[in-house]
Amino acid sequence: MKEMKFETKVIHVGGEPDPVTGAIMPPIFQTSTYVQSSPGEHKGYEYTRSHNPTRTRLETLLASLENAKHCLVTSSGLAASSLIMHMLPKGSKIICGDDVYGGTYRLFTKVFQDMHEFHFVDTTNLSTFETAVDKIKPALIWVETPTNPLLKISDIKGISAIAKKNGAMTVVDNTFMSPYFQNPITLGADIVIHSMTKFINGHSDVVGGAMMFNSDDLHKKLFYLQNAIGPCQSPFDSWLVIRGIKTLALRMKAHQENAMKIAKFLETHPKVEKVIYPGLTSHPQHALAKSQMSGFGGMITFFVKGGIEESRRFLENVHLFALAESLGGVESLVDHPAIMTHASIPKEVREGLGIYDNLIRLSVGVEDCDDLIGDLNTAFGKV
Ligand code: P1T
Repeated sequence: MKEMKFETKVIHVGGEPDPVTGAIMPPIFQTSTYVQSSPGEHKGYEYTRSHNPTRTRLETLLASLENAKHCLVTSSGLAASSLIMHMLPKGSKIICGDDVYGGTYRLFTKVFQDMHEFHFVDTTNLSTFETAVDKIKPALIWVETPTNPLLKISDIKGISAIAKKNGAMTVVDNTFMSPYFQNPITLGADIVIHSMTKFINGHSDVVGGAMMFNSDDLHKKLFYLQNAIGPCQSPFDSWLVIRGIKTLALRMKAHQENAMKIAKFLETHPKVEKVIYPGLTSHPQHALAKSQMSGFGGMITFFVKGGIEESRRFLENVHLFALAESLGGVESLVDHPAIMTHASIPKEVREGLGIYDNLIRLSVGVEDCDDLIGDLNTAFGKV
């Protein structure tokens, strides 16, 4: 059969009707175990920590969306990151982009810090990055692009090529773009990870993670660890993601359309100091964004004029934008990274990167854009 387009894949790959009943929606195999006909003789499923048919359907679909051979679905995004850390030999050197989700920073600096050696480097500049690779000789490169929360963009093709030349593996956290707008494996990365909690599921009712890759060896090692350690996803949550992902293409287009309008609105607002959105020509890496992403996504970061007081007034006076951690759902959310999602990063490190108290992050939902702009305008009126 001809290779399907993205919009068709999200609905059909792994979505064959149930062979027993013809049910068009996949059954939820809400089971912990499977009957064997004789010891060791089974139909490929022994225990749900290892495999589950509902999860298998989701993994088949997600691998296909990232143009990868394999996918493993985990209980959270951080569970996927942890499995990759467990896979590396003790004492491995890791270069991590300097701006990452606060939980990723905490995982590396407070949980795995005695197991591996982490170096936080600005990966947006290829020549600085190459110098760091030469000096550190890392086993693994970890990049988020665009980053959370500063929306900095790293050149996936350039980084993967430098990594490969130096025998290092590249992991890209593709959570902010989803597989709809960016496919890091196609650009040369070895592993893509996602917090499925965000755009992939899209309805703020599941916590989950996924990692995709081509290598059979990586699959063998990571599957072994997932089964041995245990952070698998429940059949029901996998089923919810199978349901949510059907509209991923529609949602991403709507997120982006709204985000572009809101970014332009913010850029001209007198109470706004600066707006960061990869789709704006004012974004320092707009050209790179255009070349490696097929869209700019639904995340915007901006600096309100003033400090913590002005931020608080704004955040207490939005109504459609809900003040909450997380992102990527159909409903709009607003976050204060310094106090909320990135509080685990020490203040001096945070401020060194530019995450100040007047930084506000928007996850633009798919509501009517005039309503959203009206909501922001009202809140600015109270600042
Ligand atoms: O929350 P979890 O599913 O474990 O995913 C962690 C994670 C990984 N990578 C990125 C880029 C993320 O943004 C996250 C989670 N982020 C938030 C909860 C947040 O509000 O930024």
